[in-house]
Amino acid sequence: MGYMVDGVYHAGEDVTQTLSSGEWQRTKSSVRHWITPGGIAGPTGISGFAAETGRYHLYVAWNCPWAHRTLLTRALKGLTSVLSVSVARPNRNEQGWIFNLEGEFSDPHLGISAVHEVYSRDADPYTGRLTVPVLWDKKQQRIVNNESADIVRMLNRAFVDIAPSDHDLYPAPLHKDIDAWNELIYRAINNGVYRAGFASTQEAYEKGAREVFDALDRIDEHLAENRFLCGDVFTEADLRLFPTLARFDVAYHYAFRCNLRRLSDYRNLWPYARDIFQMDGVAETVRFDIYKQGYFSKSEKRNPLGIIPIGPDIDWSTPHGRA
Ligand SMILES: N[C@@H](CCC(=O)N[C@@H](CS)C(=O)NCC(=O)O)C(=O)O
Repeated sequence: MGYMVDGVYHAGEDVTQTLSSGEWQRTKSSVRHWITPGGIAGPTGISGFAAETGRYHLYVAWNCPWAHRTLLTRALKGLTSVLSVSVARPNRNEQGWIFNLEGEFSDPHLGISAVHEVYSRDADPYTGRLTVPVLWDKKQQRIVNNESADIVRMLNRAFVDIAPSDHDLYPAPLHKDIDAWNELIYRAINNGVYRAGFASTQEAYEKGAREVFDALDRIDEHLAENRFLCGDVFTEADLRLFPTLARFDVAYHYAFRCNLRRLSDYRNLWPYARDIFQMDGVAETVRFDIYKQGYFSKSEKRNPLGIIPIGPDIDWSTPHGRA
């Protein structure tokens, strides 16, 4: 899939992600600048990334759940005409995430053929994995940030003067609550499904998969009394849970062996997920067909024949009945 050392691209698999115990570990993102209203420095990185319409470009893939967070924020904060996007093809190859020359999976901005070319154009020589999402500054020709959690948080605030929104995803009185949910959701669910799906021993798989369902069961119970995770308002915590739920029955249930229960078996989580899906702009960020193409792509370890299942057939548009 490729990785980069000091700005030089190396094709092939970076093997640093599997521990000797067979557990799979996610590597940390490494470019952490922030777009801010006046261009002052954010919590990490340097200054100079002022919020401006049309200045920034987001590289994503429909099937990547981390990229999905950023697409959701862009949609819910009314930033679709402020922040442009290029979507890579759902199947990675030895070049990693790639683009077609034209059409849905092309890059109208830089006209590149692979995401690693964004990284090699960065003003600072990059070292690390070549992941999406990655946020690019057209003006300075450099990467702003490639950590989805940061991108979500900066998009919530950075463009308030340009695209006013009354939907604060991270309101101050809820910081503690949101942070606690985020911690659980990231560890046990967002990343938990990957620890189950990418485990290379029975023990590591069972540990990951059990943790996924323990957390989902706990959240299902909580949602019996609460419309959203932090009560009546939709927050960043819900936004970070949703990408995993959207992929659950079409991908993780089967491809990652997270099959103790389906999302659609849950009494509260399933209507909750539909409640979010039916919010303005959210359905446009969801591509079930592409999730299947991505998660069931040909892989020696996980799906050697590359056969994509025909189902499941699930209706996300049925009324959710939550208020
Ligand atoms: N910490 C990153 C992780 C992003 C990530 O792992 N993206 C995956 C796709 S779902 C990727 O691009 N992987 C390519 C690779 O690791 O080579 C974030 O949340 O933004």
